[in-house]
Amino acid sequence: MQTSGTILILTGAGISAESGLGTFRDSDGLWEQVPITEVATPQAFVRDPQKVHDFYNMRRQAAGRAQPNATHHALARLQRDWPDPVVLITQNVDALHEAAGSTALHMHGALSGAVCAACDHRWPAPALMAPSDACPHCGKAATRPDIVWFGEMPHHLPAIDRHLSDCALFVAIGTSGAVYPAAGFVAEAACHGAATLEINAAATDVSEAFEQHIIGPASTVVPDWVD
Ligand code: BV8
Repeated sequence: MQTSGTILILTGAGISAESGLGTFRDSDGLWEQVPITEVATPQAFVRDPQKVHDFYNMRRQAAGRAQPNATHHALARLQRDWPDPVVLITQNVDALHEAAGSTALHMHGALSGAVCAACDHRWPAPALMAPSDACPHCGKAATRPDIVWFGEMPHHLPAIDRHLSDCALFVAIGTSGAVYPAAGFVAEAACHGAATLEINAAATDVSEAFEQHIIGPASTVVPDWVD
C-alpha cells in the first residue's frame, strides 16, 4: 500500500452484507426478491406509494438493527490515521459508516432521511412512513424516502468528480459495478492518473478496469489491507 496521497473509496452493499443487510444482485439479493421497477423508480412510487414505503420501511427497520462490522471500523481507522484525506463515497443507504465513526457521501440517499416531493423539504424519517404522512413544512401528503431511485440524479456528483480528478488511489469495495454513474468512477479516476484497486468477494462486471484486485470477504481482507 502507498504511504500518502488522497484515497477515494466507493463502497457498496457487499460491505454491509456481513452486518446482516442484504445485497442486491447476489443469489439471495433484494432485486431477486422484488423487481426494481416495482419499488425503486419514481414511476413505481406514483403507481403504488404504499408498496414502495413498505419496501423501505422494512429496510429502514433492518438497518436500524444492524451493527457496523470490521470493514466499517477499518475504514474509520483509515480516515482517522491516513496522512492525507480519505474520502468515502457510499452507494449504501444504511448508516453503518457513520456508526463506525466515518464521514461518508451518500450518493444514493439514506434510509434515515425523508423528503417532500412537493417542496423538497428534508427531515429525519420516522421509523415507518406512509403515503398519508404530511410534510412538516408544506403540509402536503407528498413525503417519500430520501432515496435516489433509478432514473434520478445521484447526490454529490460535482464533489465526486472533483475527488476523481485528484485522488492518488481509487478503491471500490463490495460493489458489483452494475449501476451507473458509480460503475464508471474507476475509469474516470484512472484517466486522471490514479492507481485503482477492487476489493470484493468475487470478480465483477468492471474488474478488468482495475489495476489491482483483492478477492475475499471484506471484513477479513479490508482490515488486513488497512492495517
Ligand atoms: C442516473 C436505490 C441520471 C437505493 C439504487 C450510464 C450513465 C448514467 C446512468 C445510467 C447509465 N446506464 C444506465 C443508467 C441508468 C441506471 C443504471 O445504472 N442502471 C443499471 C441497472 C444498468 N442508473 C441510474 O438510474 C442512476 N441515475 O443515471 O441519473 C444521470 C445521468 C448521467 C450522469 C448522472 C446521472 C441512479 C442509480 C441509483 C439507483 N438506486 N438503489 C436503494 O434502494 O438502496 S441502485 C442500487 O444498486 C443500490 O443503491 C446499490 O447500492 C447499487 C449498487 O449495487 P451494489 O452496492 O454494487 O450491490 P450489488 O448487490 O449489486 O453487489 C454487491 C457486491 O458485493 C457483489 O459484487 C458481491 O460479490 C459483493 N459482496 C457480497 N458480500 C461481500 C461482498 N464483497 C465483499 N465482502 C462480502 N462479504
